[in-house]
Amino acid sequence: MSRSIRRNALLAFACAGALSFANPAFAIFQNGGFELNDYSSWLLGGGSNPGLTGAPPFTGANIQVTAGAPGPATLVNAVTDVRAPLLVLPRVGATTSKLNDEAGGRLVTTLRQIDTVTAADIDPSDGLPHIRFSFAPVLEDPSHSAEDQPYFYVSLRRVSDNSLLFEQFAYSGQAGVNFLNGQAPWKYLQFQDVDIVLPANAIGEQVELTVLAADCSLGAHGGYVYIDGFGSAVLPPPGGSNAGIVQEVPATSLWALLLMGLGMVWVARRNQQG
Ligand SMILES: [Ca+2]
Repeated sequence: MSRSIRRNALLAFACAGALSFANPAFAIFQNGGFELNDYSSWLLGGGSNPGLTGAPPFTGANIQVTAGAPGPATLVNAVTDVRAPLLVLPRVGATTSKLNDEAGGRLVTTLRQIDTVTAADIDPSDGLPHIRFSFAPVLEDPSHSAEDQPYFYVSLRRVSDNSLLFEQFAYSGQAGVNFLNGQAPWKYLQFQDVDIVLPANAIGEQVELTVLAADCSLGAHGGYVYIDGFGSAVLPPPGGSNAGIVQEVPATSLWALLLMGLGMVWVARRNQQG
């Protein structure tokens, strides 16, 4: 952990109290819930999936996207997904985004938006800015090698230094992720509600959100992700009989990294004193 990140962490703790009485309104991301029934304010992209580099456990650093025609992106309303029958759609409001689709073709679809964190994104409960959203991956599981499986990815970066604030990744059938079995051979998760707690010094900074859904790299199998509710407000609970079930998906948050770093500093100082 670099010196500057440690300094930022201490600043974050110091500033948290001072900002706790800021405006409780919620603001970040334009058309974050897709309620305009289009992708305005979002940047769609993608290309072709040549497979992940390296070996598990994978992160965003293992992702490759070859230039080419991007995968599809659509919007769904009140529909039933036969591949993921327990999902209740739409997730929030009247419209939910569906990135990529059930067809193969090695396609990758990406969705990005850059926006500025403001005091309006502070959650009064802890005085810190939050970014919240919900996602549900639906991935075919052809039992290829891990690097060739369909996958999804989401990340949040600070634009000023491109530092990673949060990322979450899983490939279809990944061990440790409690995928539900849909219409065989499809696997999926109930909507996962994400609550990213940003450091106080993120106020006034631009952040870039990226979501990615990829087909298998061999060509015949699809994968997509439903996403909704991007903003700083607490999301309403999902509908359906399985509402509230949360499956574990590996994630890395800035706070986890900072606390780990602070713990290491403390141990080092203790050793010096001992
Ligand atoms: Ca919505």
